[in-house]
Amino acid sequence: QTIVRLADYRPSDYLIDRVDLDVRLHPTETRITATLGLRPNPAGEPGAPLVLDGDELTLVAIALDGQPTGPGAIEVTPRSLTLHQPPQRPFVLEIETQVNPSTNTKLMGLYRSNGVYCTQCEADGFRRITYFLDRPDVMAVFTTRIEGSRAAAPVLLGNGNPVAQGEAGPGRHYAIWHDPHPKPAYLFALVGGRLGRVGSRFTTMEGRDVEIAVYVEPGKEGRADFALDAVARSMAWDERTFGRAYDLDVFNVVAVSDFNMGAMENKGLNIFNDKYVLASPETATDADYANIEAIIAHEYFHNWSGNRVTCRDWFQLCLKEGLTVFRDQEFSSDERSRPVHRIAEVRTLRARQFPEDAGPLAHPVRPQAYREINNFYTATVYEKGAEIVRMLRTLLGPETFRAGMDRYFTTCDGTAATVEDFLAAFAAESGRDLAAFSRWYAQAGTPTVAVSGTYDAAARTYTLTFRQSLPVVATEAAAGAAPQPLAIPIALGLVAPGGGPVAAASERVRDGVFVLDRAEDALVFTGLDAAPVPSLFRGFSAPVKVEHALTRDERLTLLAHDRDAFNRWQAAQSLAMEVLVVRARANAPLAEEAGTEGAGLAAALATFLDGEALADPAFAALVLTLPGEQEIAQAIGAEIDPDAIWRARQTLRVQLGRDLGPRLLALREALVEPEGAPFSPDAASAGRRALRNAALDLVTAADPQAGTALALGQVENAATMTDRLAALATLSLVPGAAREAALARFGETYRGEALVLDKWFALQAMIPEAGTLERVRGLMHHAAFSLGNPNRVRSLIASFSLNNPTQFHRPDGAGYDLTAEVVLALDGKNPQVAARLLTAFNTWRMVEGGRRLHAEAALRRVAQAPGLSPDVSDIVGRSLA
Ligand code: BAL
Ligand code: ZN
Repeated sequence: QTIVRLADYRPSDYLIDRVDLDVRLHPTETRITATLGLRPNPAGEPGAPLVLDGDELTLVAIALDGQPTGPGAIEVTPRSLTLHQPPQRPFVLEIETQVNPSTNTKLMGLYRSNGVYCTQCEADGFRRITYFLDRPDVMAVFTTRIEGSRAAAPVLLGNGNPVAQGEAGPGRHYAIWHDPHPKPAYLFALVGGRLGRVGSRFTTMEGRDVEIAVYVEPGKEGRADFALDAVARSMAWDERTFGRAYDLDVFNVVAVSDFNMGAMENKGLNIFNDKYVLASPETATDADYANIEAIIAHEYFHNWSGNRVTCRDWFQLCLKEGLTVFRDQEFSSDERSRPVHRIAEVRTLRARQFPEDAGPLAHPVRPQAYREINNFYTATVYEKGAEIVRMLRTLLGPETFRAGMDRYFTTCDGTAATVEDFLAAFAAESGRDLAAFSRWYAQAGTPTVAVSGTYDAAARTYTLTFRQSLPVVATEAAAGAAPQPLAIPIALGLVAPGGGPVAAASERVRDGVFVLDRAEDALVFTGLDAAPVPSLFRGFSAPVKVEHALTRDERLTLLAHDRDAFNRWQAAQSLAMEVLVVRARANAPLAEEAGTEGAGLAAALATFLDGEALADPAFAALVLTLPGEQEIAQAIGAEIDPDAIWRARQTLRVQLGRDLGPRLLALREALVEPEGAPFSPDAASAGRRALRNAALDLVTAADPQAGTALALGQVENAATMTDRLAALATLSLVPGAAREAALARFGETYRGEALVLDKWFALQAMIPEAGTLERVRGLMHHAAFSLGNPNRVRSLIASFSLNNPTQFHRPDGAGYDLTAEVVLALDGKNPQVAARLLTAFNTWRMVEGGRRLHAEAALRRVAQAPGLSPDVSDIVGRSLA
C-alpha cells in the first residue's frame, strides 16, 4: 500500500473542462459513454502521459478525437488507463465502459439499493463508473444523459438542472441533466428508480425560484415532510447567516437504504441514508428528528462550503467538513437551544474525538499522509475541524469572522482551495497573524491546559496561571516532532463566592476572551475584595482538557450561579467525574451509595431540579446524565477496567435515583403531555420527553421493580417512538422475563420497519451483561439482519463493539473475537464499513493487561488474514504500530 503525502502534491498534468456522460442503466450491464474535453494543464509537466484512474471497470471502447486509438497507444491496468502520448492541445477522449451495479457491494460508484440505481463518488468512487482524473482539483462542467427502463426507473435524476427527457425505444426513457457549475468528479451523482416524491418551492434572496423535492421509497412520502421542511429552513438560514444563496433551479434529496455514510452533498442531488430522511412520530425518536435536520442542513450547506469552494486535495478534507459541521452546528443551535446543543456537541467530541486523538489512529485535523483516504472521514477531521472554525470566530469576534467568511467564499468561489486560502481570508480581514493558530490544523493530540488561581488579599488581586502542554504524537508522516504552542481562546469570567458576577478587569481579556498563545502565561485581575470562582473555557471555547483543581464548593457555586450554561453543566459533570474516577480506580464494588461525595452531588442536583428543571427540561436532562463510560475511561487514562467503570457509574446512578426519586417522579408527572396534544418534534417538546425519560432511567436504577412497572406501561402506551424506545432501553437494563417479553413484542410489532428494528438491534447489543455476546450472535441470524446493509451492521455490531464497553472488552476476549470475525467477514463485501468497525480497537492499549493481550491477538489475526482490503489493512496496521 503506498503512502500519499501532502508534501508530494503536484497539479494535474491535464485538465478536463467538459464531461458528457451517457449512462444506459441495466441491472448487471450498465454502459457508460464518457466524452471528455481535455487539455494540457499549463501548471503540469508538458508531454507527460495521461494517466486516468479506474477501478473494477470493463473497457468497451476508446477513441481519441473521434478515431480509435492505435496499437500501443493506451495501456490498461486494473487501476488505470494510460494514454502514452496525449496531444499537447485540447482534445477529446471518448471512453465506453461497462459496470455491474447489482454486484457492487462496496456501495462506491454506481450500485443498486432496493432496486434503485444510485451513486456514491466521494472520495474516489467516480473511477468505478468511468476512467477519469479522479482528483478534486480537476473540475469540469457535466452534462449527463441517463437512460433506463420506464417501469423500473421512472425517476431519473442527475446533477444540476433538468434540460430534456423523452422516449428511448421500447419500454425505455431518458433524462438529460446539465450542471453549469464546474465540479470535481466526487460530486457527481445519478439516481434511477421507482421513488415517491414530496416537493415544495423556495425563492432565494436573489429571486431564484427553486423547486425542492425529497424522494423516498414509494409509500413513505408522509415520512419525508420533515426533511423537506428542513431543506427550506436550511436555505433560509444560510442566506440570513452567511449571505449564501442557492444557485440552481432544483434541489433534490434522495433517500436510499444502503449507504456507507450519513449522506452525500452531490451538486443539486444530495443522496441520503434513509435513516436521515424518514421520520414519523411513530417510527422516529426526537434524536432522529434532530439528526435529520442537522444532516439535511449539513449537506445543503456544502453547496457553498465544499461545492462552490472545493478542496484542492484530500488532505484539505477539513476545509469542507470541519467548516460545514461548524455551520450545521450553528444552524441547529439557532433552530433549537444553543446551550443544550453545545453540550451535545461537546459530549460527542469527548466520547469520540478525544479517544481518537489519544490512540494509535491519532492524526492532525489536516493529515500529512494517508494510505486510504476513506479512513480519514473521522471525528478529528469533522468535529475537531469544526472546533477550529469556532475558535477562529471566538478569536476574531463575530463581525470579523463573518467578513472573513465572505472574503473566503468570494475569493475562492469556483476553485479547489486549501486551508492556507481559508486562513488567509481571515488574516486579511483581521490584520492578525494566525501562524500560532494555524498549528491547530497540523498538530495531533488533545492539548491540556493546567490552571491555578491565587488570591492576594493585601493587593486585592487574583492571578490565574495557565500552562498548555501538548502531547507528542507520532503519525504516518512524522515520528513525533516537538509540538509548538497553540493559540487557545479561553472565554472566561469570575463569579462571586455567593454567586453573581465580579466586576474585575484585566486588560488582556477582550470581550470575555483571553488568548493563551505561549506555553505559560498569567492573568492578573485587580480590585477584588474576595477570592472569586473562575469560570473558564465558557461554552467550551477550545477543544482541550482542563486541569483545574476547583474545590467542591467552587463547583457548586458554578453549578448554581454561573451565567454560562455550559459551565453550569460542566460543574455537575466534574463533580460526578470525581466520584466516578475514584470509585473506578479503587475497583469499588456495586453499592447503594457512592459515599459522601455522591450524596453531595445528589443534594446539589436536588436543589438544581427544584429551582429550574421545569424551566428548561432539556438542560435539566443533560445535568442529570452522568459522564459516559468512554469519557470516564479517558479521565483514568491507563490500565482501564471497563467493569470497574460500569460499577462506579451504576452505583452513582442508583444513589441519584434513590436520593432524587420522589422529585424525579413528580417531574415525570408534571411533564406529561396533555391527552391528545399534537406531536411536535421541536426542542421544547423533545426536552420535556428527555427529562421524563432521564427520570425514568434513574428511578429504575434505584428501584428496578417499581421502574419496570413504569417502563412497561410506557412501552405499551407511548404516543411517540421517543417514549417507547426510552422505556424499552430502561427495561433492557433490568434482567428478567419482563424485559425479554417486552423486547420480543417490540421486535414483532416492528418486523416490517427496518429503521425501527435497527434501534431494537442497537439496544440489545448495548446491554452490559455477559449474555449479550450470544444475544448478538443470535440476532445476526434474524431475518432483518444483513451484513450487506451498513445500517444493520452499525446498529447490531458497531453498537456492541463501540458502545458497549464492558462486553466489547470482556475479560475473556470474546468481544474482541466477535468484532474481528465480523470485520473479516465484511471486508470482502464492504471494506469501508469493515474498517470503520475495526476502529473499535482504538483504545486497546489503554485497557488492563489481560484484556490487552486478547485485543492484540484479535488484531493480529485480522492483520494476518489473506487478501485484506486497503481500508482494513490501513486501520489494523496503524492500530498495531
Ligand atoms: N462528504 C461526505 C459526507 C458529508 O460529510 O457530508
Ligand atoms: Zn460533510
